[in-house]
Amino acid sequence: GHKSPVLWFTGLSGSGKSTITVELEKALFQKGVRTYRLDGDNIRHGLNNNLGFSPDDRKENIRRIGEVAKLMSDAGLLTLTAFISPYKEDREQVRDILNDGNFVEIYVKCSLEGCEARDPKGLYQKARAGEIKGFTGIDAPYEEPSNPELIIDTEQLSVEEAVSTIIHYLKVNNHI
Ligand code: GGZ
Repeated sequence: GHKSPVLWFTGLSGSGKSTITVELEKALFQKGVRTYRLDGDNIRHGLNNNLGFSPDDRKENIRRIGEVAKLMSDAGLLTLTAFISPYKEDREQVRDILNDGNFVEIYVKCSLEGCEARDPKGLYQKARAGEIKGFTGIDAPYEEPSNPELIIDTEQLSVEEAVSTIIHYLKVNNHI
């Protein structure tokens, strides 16, 4: 039967993952596509509330989210995830957990300078001041995807353009 895709958004804090997934979910709802969105609010505050931001905890965070995304996909929901997921190996592990063809890796690309200029929660400022240790992009790594299904450059595209680019990709590839 038709397998539901997992749209796996990865990118720096402030790159636009949450904004895009929220708006994309609305657009999909309008088209009658049933979705579920996993983000920090429903995962890091619940299932993963025993995990922090060490490399091991991030790895476990992503592993569990991959397993939950698989369940959501099995239940027939197009699943959107919005986590930094900084390690290539961890994202590839999720790709293996899911069927490769169901895993759509979307790199939400924004330069560190761009993300820092936005700094919607003031976290980069805190990280620069040494008040947050191990912040992605400052003193913790972000490994760019080398072969994502889609790159969304949020320094070039508006939110609406990002959403229509993704919808177009999903149609062309028979995901919706
Ligand atoms: C990165 C952190 C950190 C550290 C707290 N590094 O902008 P936000 O606030 O809303 O998004 C960031 C979020 C990242 O959680 P993820 O579950 O997506 O990370 S990972 O995939 O790496 O497990 C940020 C906040 O949590 N935050 N401390 N040290 N982001």
